[in-house]
Amino acid sequence: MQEQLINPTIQKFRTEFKAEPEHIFLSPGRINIIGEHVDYSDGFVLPAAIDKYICFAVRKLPQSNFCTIIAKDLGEEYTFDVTIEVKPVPQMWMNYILGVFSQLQKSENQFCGMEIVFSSTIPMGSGLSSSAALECGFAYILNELFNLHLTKKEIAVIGQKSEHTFAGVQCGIMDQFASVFGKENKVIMLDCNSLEHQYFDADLKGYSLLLFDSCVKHSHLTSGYNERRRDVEHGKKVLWKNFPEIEKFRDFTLSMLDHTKEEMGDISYKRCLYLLKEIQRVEMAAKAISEGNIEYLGTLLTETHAGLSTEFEVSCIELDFLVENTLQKEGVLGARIMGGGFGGCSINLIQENRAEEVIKAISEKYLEHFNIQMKVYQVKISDGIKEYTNEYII
Ligand code: GAF
Repeated sequence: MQEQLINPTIQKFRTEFKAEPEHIFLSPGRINIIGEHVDYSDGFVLPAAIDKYICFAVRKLPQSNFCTIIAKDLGEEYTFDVTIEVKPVPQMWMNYILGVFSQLQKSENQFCGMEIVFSSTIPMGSGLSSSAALECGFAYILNELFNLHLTKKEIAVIGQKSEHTFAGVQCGIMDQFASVFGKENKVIMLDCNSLEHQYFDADLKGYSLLLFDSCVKHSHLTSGYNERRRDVEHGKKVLWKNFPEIEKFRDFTLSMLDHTKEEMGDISYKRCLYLLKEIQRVEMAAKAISEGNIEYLGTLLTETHAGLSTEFEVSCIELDFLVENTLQKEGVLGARIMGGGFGGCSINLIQENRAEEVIKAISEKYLEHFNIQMKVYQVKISDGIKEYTNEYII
């Protein structure tokens, strides 16, 4: 990682600012084993931080009011005055950052200027949450540099709110939570209602989780993400109108849902049906992992894909193709589209010693069918955001 990510980020900092960075921070992307789109519906999710990161090289400028941020990979930079109220800007990447700053600017915090270069190994638009890593990474930096005394939960919530207010995506809390709370070799079981969470050993007994990147880029702002959320909110409204005694969405039963089908309409019915079943699947998946029943975990992943494809309708032909063909290979226990959908990666549970042949066969088939070279990521489950304190003499 040092050669690939940290050293080039430091080099860029030196070249641009003619100075040494004072801190290096690493903010990870995430995978999600199961529990898709349920984070904004009182569900449980099973994400984990991964060893793909945004690296920030940072220096404080006590005599200045200007913060300059260089997005190395995009070849862009942006400067703002920390004493003036920030507003959304046309550069989407900067909105994730400004959305964080605007929340902290409103309180009594005193900021000074900064110089920041960031660079990333999290592929953008692939469903691995590069935006959450950017938001939470910046909130974490401000917390450390200006002693804001934010808790980890507050950092995750600030990241999510930045997405809502400055990026225009009504996302749940899963991605930000995973980026902040990740732990090496542990999967997080998060209750998105209470934010209570526990960690599970990610022991997959000779199987590994491989990501196949369809290279179909998605953007939650322009895809159907907010629309799905509206469908769900409509469904919830009808459910609560009919069953006001129910406290949490996850406590509605399928027969209650059926009872309201006509009033809620087909679309919201399908969305809520998927969600209620998915919430149950997550609980079953957590049990399967803890009991070492990896085969059943695979079955649940594949069921999730079917639900995301036909009920929640967030898959696409490329991802359906990848999942369908991967499942036909020996040694594959389960496969599904991962993240918000409309493109990005599939997550596949594959016997370790068969992985290579599966990758080869699927890449060839995908290339032949769509003329797209799929990418493969073999990720490790890693720690959440932290300062990189190893020596970095380069
Ligand atoms: C995106 C969102 F940002 C998450 O909050 C979550 O809803 C996910 O899609 C789907 O599970 O990554």
